[in-house]
Amino acid sequence: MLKIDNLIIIGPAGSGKSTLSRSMGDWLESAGHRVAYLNLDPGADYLPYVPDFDARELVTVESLMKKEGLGPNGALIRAADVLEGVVPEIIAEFERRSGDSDFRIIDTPGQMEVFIFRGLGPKLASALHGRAAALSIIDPSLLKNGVDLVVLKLLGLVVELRLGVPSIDVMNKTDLYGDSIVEKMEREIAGGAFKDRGLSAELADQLYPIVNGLSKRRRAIPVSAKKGTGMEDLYKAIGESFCACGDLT
Ligand SMILES: Nc1nc2c(ncn2[C@@H]2O[C@H](COP(=O)(O)OP(=O)(O)OP(=O)(O)O)[C@@H](O)[C@H]2O)c(=O)[nH]1
Ligand SMILES: [Mg+2]
Repeated sequence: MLKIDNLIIIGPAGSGKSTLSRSMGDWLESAGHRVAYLNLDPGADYLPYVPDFDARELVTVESLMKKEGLGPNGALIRAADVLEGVVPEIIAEFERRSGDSDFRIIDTPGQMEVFIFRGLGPKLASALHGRAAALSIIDPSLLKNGVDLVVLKLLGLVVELRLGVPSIDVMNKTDLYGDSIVEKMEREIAGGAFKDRGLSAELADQLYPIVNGLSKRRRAIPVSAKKGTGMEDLYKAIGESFCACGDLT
């Protein structure tokens, strides 16, 4: 039977989901894989890849705003609920159009909470055929101190809890922020950066050993989706998340 690997790209608004979809897809194709793309963002204006199936064929945020007089957030929620109602049909049509692909890249809505916390993400993840992993993007522009690092690592765990698939933390935009921003935060934490910063620091202090213990297998992979760097490391991490031997073949 043909092996299919689904990669669900998740991250906060503007973190680089669509750009990473393209650069990971390009890398996989250059390594000889057949790649198909599913766009699940009904609010996307522009996509840097050509989707095999596009949620905007069914519903768009813009049309719902006009038709139902909703604001952008309300319309995105409505659109996600519409998509949730037809998950099996979306998967069937996507698979029909991308029959012989061995990697399927799934780009998700700009507002990640709509995908993660409502039904669309969990329903989609459980209905996919083949193996699936989430690539959870950490946007370094949101990372100002050690508490933020704990928050963003927790988000990766939340993705895993909600979708029921392994999640790989991906540190994007390293062309702007460098490869070592996480190490810098970790050094700060080790040096007592949580101390004397009130309630959130106290909580982060208690949570850090947990997220850090779990993060042995959750080392954030540094990439630049824009430049296409780090894709080979990401590919290896995907393999490791699927099987302990780290082999994708
Ligand atoms: N410098 C730099 N810019 C990046 C990188 N990845 C994405 N961007 C830029 O960040 C902006 C947002 O990228 P997208 O790929 O649209 O991000 P997204 O998460 O899909 O955005 P939404 O779907 O709107 O939430 C674009 O201007 C990208 O060019 C990167 O690795 N480096
Ligand atoms: Mg996008």
